[in-house]
Amino acid sequence: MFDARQVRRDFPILERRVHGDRPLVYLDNAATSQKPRAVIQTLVDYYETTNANIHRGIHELAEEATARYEEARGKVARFIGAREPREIVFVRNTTEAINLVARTWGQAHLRPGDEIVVTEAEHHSNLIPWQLIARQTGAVIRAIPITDEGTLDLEAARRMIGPRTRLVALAHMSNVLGTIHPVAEIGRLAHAAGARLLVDGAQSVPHLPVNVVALDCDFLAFSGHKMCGPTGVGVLYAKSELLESLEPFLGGGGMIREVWIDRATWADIPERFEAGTPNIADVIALGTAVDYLTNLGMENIRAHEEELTRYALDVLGEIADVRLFGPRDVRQRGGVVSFYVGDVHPHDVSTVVDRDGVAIRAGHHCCQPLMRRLGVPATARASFYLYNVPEEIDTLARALQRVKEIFGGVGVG
Ligand code: C6P
Repeated sequence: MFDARQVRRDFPILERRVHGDRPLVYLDNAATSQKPRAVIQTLVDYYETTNANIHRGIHELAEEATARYEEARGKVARFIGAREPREIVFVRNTTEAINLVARTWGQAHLRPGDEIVVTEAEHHSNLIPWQLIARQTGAVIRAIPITDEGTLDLEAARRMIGPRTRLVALAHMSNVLGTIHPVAEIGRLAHAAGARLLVDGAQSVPHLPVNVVALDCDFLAFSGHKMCGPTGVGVLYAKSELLESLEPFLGGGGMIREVWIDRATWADIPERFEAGTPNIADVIALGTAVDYLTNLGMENIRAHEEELTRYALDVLGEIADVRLFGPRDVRQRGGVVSFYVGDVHPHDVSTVVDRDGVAIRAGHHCCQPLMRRLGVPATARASFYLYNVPEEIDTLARALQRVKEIFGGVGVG
């Protein structure tokens, strides 16, 4: 039985108080998640017992460190259903993973007039790398519109994805609307048009069971720090035949086979894409995070977050002057709830609720085109994870009542 109250005990930071004696109510999980003791302990153990560079030394520590690093690759591969560990490239974060694809695959395949299809809801990390490569190659970016309900306009997607499309790149789950996009269906449209599918899994991999074979995605990018792992480690999954066909992104040690002064040959995948000393300790700790999530069960985590989201939509939806964004059907969305309180700027909302110990995020969430579509400069956003409980949503709701009291004259009350 999944028990969030039990889960909370694994996260030391949840015991801390803020602003004097307020219990921390951490509802900023879409920005980064907290880390369980097992992950923190893995980092300490690694540095206390095993620290060495990998794939280089032939002493015992180096061999152990290499084995643990490669073991983590295997864990991540199993976690997302990859066919083989060599389809997993360790990078710093989702952003770097997408840039890697743009600079390697994009450089090799995009020609003037080719189309890269994204959505209006993309995070800048899945937009700017395509803008940069489009500028270099003459490719064109098109965006699938978002409906007023906060879902993808599938009719428009069907019209837009066609013979000129080379790539469809979209988030699996929106970090603003919480919408879970039908990526498998979009992938079928992309593949039927002869295009590739890149899925930005930054918000989905930590929260839903994700299987790359079922999605049939060509690329999947995600970050360790949003899934109970450390910062500084992320993942690019790519089908092995695709990875094998690509030139390196960064050059240096670890990614070569043979080097002369004026030329070199490349190592096999995935090492070809991991130039220089990688983030060894954090990769190993990401392996622990994957074990932790797997033991709890991604289906259970998803079910728990669905319940929290339903509760949040009910409770926040009852407060007069609170405008909620994104679909109302919790099966279509994850635990990210964006809202606006009257005309109060989201930064003010965030500052007031913070005084009550509630950590939420306010801003454009790196989604400026989506903000324009929604007609707001920013939103306030509460985002949940496996350790959150309904009482924390009650605390947020009470804090929002205080926002209304304080800003009574500003379009609320
Ligand atoms: N969104 C948020 O608060 P990085 O920073 O590379 O780990 O992840 C980038 C990223 C890419 N795609 C999506 C859908 C994301 O949500 C994020 C990160 C955080 O919403 C920080 S802006």
